[in-house]
Amino acid sequence: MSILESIQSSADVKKLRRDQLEPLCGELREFIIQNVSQTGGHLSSNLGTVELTVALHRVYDSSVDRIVFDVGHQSYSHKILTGRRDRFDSLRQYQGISGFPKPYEAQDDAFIAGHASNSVSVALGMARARSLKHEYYQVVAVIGDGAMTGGLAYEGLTNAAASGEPMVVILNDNNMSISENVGGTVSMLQSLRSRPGYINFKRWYRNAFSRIPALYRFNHKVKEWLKARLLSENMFSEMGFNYLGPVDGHDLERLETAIRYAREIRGPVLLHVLTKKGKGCEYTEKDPERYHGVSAFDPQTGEMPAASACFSTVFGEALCKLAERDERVVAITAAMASGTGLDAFAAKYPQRFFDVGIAEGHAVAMAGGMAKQGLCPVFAVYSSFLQRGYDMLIHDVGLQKLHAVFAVDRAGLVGSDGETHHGVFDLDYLSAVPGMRIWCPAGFEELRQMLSHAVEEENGPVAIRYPRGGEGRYRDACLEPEHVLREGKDLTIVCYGTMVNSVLDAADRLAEEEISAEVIKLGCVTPNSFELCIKSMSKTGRLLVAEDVCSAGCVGDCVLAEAGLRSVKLRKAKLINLGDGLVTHGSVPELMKLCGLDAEGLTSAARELISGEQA
Ligand SMILES: Cc1ncc(C[n+]2csc(CCOP(=O)(O)OP(=O)(O)O)c2C)c(N)n1
Repeated sequence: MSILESIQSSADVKKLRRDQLEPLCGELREFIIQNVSQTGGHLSSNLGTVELTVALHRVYDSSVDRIVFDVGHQSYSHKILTGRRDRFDSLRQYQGISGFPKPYEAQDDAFIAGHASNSVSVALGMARARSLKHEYYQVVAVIGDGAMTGGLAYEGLTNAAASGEPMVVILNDNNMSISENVGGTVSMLQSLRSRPGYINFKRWYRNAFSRIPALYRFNHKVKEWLKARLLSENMFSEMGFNYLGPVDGHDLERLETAIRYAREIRGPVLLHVLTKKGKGCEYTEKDPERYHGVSAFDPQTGEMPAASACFSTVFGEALCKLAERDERVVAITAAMASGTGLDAFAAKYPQRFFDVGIAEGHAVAMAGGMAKQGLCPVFAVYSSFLQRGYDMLIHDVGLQKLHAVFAVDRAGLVGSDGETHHGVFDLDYLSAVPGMRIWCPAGFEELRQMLSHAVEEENGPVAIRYPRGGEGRYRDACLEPEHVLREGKDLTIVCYGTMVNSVLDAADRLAEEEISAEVIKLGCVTPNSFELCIKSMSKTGRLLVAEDVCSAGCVGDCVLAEAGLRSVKLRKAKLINLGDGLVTHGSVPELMKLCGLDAEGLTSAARELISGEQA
């Protein structure tokens, strides 16, 4: 039996002899590589945190203590050590283990995660709950230097430092976000140096002199004066943290000692740990960015199948072309240059490309400033991460109706990343922004045309929402707010974006059953007067709206409201969408089926609308 096979919990990790720990880390790495090579997932970040996770389980008991992983993409070792090894081959698959911490999966997962920079706030909340309820457990936040570029992390840090609550923030510093980390945090972290003896001395000194108050006060003044001149303070200690480190994050013994020490300090501690992203595997160490998030690959060589064309790369190429003829165009990313297809733009126009770190709210406000002063900012961002910028969308862009373009990638269901990453709330929050127009391309050529239109012809806030992955059977391009894709007489089906593909498949199936569906595709969902929808509904008397967004703020509601206002007599209507928007992980086709949005689901929904009436 391998060492790994003997472990089901933190308690088992504690039972291991010291000489078993390094082999355990080797087994964990091998296990992660083998599994992720089959299922896909986050590789480099997990290989970099193996020792850190083992050390955490040596010191804490995750079934009682609360270990809050920031983003949670680095929590694989934690999951494997806490009873999920046997099922780990189902990682990110439908009904399998999630790629992020999930309390419903195990008590050991302290909190749901997926979006960056909130771990310190969450951990502080838990520490405060512990104090108020007079309970006893430890609280730890594990946050990367990339996540530290997000403003939310600082809100948490300043509050945690001032709170005096005993809690440990472990800064996992690998000098990388997904790609190279950016901004002032990088140089600040680089300048930090180890001061191992200082904290120990401080404790001894307090104990020794506190019994003689006058001497203590005098010495304290001298010490503060000396400290101010001799010791390089850093932002964390200035805030009020007990700063420890940096500690080598691959030296198990030192790491365990440091974490044990941090746990004993009765106040907020920041333990700075240095790790190497992709550690322990040749190809991931060489190119940690490439292996940050992967689909299946060859575990021996690291080779991956060539990527097929997708909306993100089409967007990136189209934006480069626009920038060639329009000097106002600048591009913004929040630490997602390659994911959003902006890497080509970054290489071609480095002066006009801005990576702001994991700071979506800042990116939106900065876009507002740029737009006010005559640039045309294009912020390419994943739909679910743009949620972070909601107030800035309204306050810094919408209120002045500024011309900023939002390329909203990963709209709709994204698949194996699951509920934290599905882009299903954007229609709701974007349509509330004053002046916002929302375009929904259904194919690559339509994306190109809508992007040029947004940049060159619009003059207020514009969003273009498109999904992860590639185009389907619809490959035309139409810039109309709505158009009739297919004429029919029995029912009206309204859709937009790539949803059109399964709607057309459903219309084909219905035709075989002699049900004739009129398909209306919306190009721009907000604003839209729905003239053609009204006309069609007046003819067919039946409405089906298919959308891969949550029900709040869905287009179906708007179409129905318009029909009501215009007294259209509808016999039956059905809105198929994602309800509260909480959809689990799995492949996109599986999830579409689950939600009734695949061709089969739409066909039977249409059948139900017709049934009992036709005869
Ligand atoms: C709000 C938000 N924006 C963007 C992302 C996408 N994202 C996931 S991991 C990551 C990099 C995190 O870097 P770091 O915290 O240093 O962790 P590492 O992967 O280096 O271990 C980013 C940008 C996210 N999860 N949340």
